[in-house]
Amino acid sequence: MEGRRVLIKLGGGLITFKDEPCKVRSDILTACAERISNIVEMGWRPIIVHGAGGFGHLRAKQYSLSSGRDEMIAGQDEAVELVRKEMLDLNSQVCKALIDVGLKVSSHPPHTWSRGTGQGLVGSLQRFEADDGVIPITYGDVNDCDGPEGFGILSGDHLMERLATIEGVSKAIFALFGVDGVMSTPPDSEQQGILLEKIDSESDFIASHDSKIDVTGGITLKVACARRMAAGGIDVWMVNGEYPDRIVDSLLQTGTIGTNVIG
Ligand code: IP8
Repeated sequence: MEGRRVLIKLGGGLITFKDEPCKVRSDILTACAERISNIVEMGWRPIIVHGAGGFGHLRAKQYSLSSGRDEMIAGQDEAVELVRKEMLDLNSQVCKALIDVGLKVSSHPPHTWSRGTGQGLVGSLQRFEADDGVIPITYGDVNDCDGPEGFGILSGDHLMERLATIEGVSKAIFALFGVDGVMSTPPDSEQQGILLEKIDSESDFIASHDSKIDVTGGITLKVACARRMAAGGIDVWMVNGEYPDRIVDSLLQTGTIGTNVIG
């Protein structure tokens, strides 16, 4: 099937209630699924990545899963299995939302096809390369790791970066919650920040990171991954997913409200 490939990350904070355990924002998820269906009608071939939000970060934080195995922390192995199970549950809800708008999807839980975390992720991307009209979906997960750490947290942002190496990927969109893109100052800052419409490797911004909840890197990690993707020739956008039209608009030549990350 002809068409251009686009990577879309549905942020965990967008599709779930980030500070409550295992609760999906169904209205936003449905609206995003409808726009993804529009994108397919426009001739794009999406690959979907989603984050964890309240399905992964809370328990991963509680059991320090991102630092790997720590013999001093009881219950880590059970927590790894539970987070994987909860992520499978979230993933099945994302798949269902896309099926409900008439799309065909395939699910690719990272712990079944890859190892490692961050830029050290190892795994064949062949499963994402098929041209059969089925939309592959993957997500941030707990992955097995080599070495004494045994396991670790793989962020969907690092998956986006890796998937950007697939032939034919020309665009990537990060759909965020509660913010229009990358701001000059964090949303909780006393200073009034402005939306940075374009950022490149030189642009300054002051990041905020909700380290009470978030076990991966928040906006700092997203921007770092996005900059490397842009340096590799991908047109990267960060948009507010609460306005799902902006996901579609960022694919149109006219652009949208959001941050365009350029290489
Ligand atoms: O929300 C984190 O993925 P992210 C994955 O994309 C887990 O950073 C299980 C916390």
